[in-house]
Amino acid sequence: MSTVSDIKALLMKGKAKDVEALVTKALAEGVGAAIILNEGLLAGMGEIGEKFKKNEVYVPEVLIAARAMKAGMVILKPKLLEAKVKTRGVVVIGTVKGDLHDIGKNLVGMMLEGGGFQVVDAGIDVAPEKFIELAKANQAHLIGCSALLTTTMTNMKAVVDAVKNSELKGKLKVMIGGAPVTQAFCDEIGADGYAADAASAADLAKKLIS
Ligand code: B1M
Repeated sequence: MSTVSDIKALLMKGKAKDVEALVTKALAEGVGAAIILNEGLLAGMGEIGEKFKKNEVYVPEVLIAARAMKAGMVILKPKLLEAKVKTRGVVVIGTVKGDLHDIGKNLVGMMLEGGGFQVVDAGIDVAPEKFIELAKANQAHLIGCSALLTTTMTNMKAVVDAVKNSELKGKLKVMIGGAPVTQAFCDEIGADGYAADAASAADLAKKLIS
């Protein structure tokens, strides 16, 4: 097996220290940063995402794989910046106003990073104006809203409306998700897309941005 395919396999097992060491080794061997990213780290996270969708792995496995991905990215990021490897786009993600749940939102953020996006984490209890401010400051392509409460999911409409009433109208998309959220709710509030889980969210983001 090559170093890059070892990186993929070890990432899927969540072996953060090994991934870190192998990314360092691959760079020393002269393997390009983009190859390590696409064929090692992103390929591994992509496969974990597919397994998660099919219930072949669960939240803990995704979290440890994402941790291994982050360990590899710490080494790789400066090289990617040097090589000017482009991200797929910028996503501002947050849990909407009034809502403090962040486990699902963090998982979505990790899968988006694993999918090659630059993720700006707005945190929890995020007001519509904050989403707009961060989207403008980071020239975002997408806003991702998470909600876990039936009482706060309604605040997603405020984000959709804030985008429509701002200079960002038509320039970025809004994607929503969270346990009580449905496609019907997405249609009702006029959001651009709904994803049921973190792996589907990364797929949807690719579709919305392409
Ligand atoms: Co809360 N809580 N909670 N809670 N909590 C729920 C959501 C609840 C269903 C529990 C219950 O009653 N059975 C219930 C909501 C009921 C309702 O609204 N219908 C509830 C309640 C009522 C509350 C409080 C009001 C309780 C109280 O204080 N009386 C309170 C509210 C605080 C607030 O937010 N203002 C509260 C507080 C908390 C804790 C702080 C204790 C803690 C949160 C800790 C944290 O997040 N750091 C907590 C937890 C842990 C839960 C449960 C048990 C687990 C949620 C979770 O993390 N799931 C939850 C019950 C449950 O869901 N079984 C519950 C795992 C996570 C990976 O899944 O977040 O669904 P999830 O994310 C998924 C998908 O939904 C999707 O992808 C993720 C990964 O596949 N997804 C997206 C999520 N965001 C997405 C965004 C996307 C796309 C997909 O695009 C942008």
